[in-house]
Amino acid sequence: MKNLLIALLICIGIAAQAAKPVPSDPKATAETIKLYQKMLKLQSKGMMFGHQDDLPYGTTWYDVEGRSDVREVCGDYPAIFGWELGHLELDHAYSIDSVKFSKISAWIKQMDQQGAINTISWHFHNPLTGGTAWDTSSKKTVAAMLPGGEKNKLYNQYLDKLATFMLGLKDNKGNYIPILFRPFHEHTGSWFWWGKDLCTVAEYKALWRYTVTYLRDTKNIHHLLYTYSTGSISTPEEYLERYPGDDLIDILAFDSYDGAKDFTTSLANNCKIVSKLGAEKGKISAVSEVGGHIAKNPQWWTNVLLETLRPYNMSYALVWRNAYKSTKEIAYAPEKGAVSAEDFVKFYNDPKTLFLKDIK
Ligand code: BMA
Repeated sequence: MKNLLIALLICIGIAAQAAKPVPSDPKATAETIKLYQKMLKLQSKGMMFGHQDDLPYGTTWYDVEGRSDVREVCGDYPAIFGWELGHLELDHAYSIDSVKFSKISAWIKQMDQQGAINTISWHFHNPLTGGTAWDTSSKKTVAAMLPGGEKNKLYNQYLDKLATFMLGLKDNKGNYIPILFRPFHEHTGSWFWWGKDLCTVAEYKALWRYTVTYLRDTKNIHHLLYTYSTGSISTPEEYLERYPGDDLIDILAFDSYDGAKDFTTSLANNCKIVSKLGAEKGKISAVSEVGGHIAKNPQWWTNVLLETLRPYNMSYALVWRNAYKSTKEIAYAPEKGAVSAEDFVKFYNDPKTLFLKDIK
């Protein structure tokens, strides 16, 4: 009887283990599976805070060892670190945002060791025209990158460079560091060459499938969690129109910036749609980019962002970069002494938000 009971308990244990959600890549590394399950679990506890290029620069400083605007304001690092690989495809030493790729790798390793999570975006050049990610002059780019297309070989070369970078991301034990990889984002708009008016639904989906298959099966990369990230949308149908498939995607996300009058209503609606779809699919949901005019609205962190996101189980919300000496872009993260700094501390202290110390 006792043996039977033990056997039963073991079976239940195995079944529970098997029922745990896993990433889309059947060969995902143990660390990647662990991160995926950790993020799903954390999602019901709170919302992680992320910041793009937190360590490389702030609006007035550039590459100062140990500096982080977020930590200088609240005493803790973000839980999620965003990085950008634009210009890696051109063999440049520095990214589109003037950060050395070798330093990006080093920072990813450093923050991974401290328990943080890293996400990567890629505003890469238009392989057909040779223009930037914002070059929307041709509707033929995506088709040209696919097998049989005139730029397929060039795209493979871009992916080879990306693969080399990803395969260089190993921790001290020699294990690959899991990365949330977020290419072809904001495709529901038409400001990037992969945007809605620049390629068909089938071409966009094929680009995703080709890219994941190439990285996963040809390059044998199994430490990526693929993030599908639309712009702001209004309906689940709109969100899913170009969704490449459950077998390719791990994180359902969207980007949305505070600009329009109905921002909070639209942000809430996006969270509602994306978190519901995420829950149905057993996948992670996130706000992959967000930002507001924190200088004009010093209570933005609590009144706008926190209170709007509070009812939803979003894994994280990442604010964009504090561009160094920019005349065009505002700072999206808090800065020491800025008018929104005090409010950010309230945001930080709220039990809903999770920073590095909360997720270790
Ligand atoms: C955009 C802007 C650009 C930047 C790009 C890639 O939103 O911040 O200045 O080069 O992201 O990070």
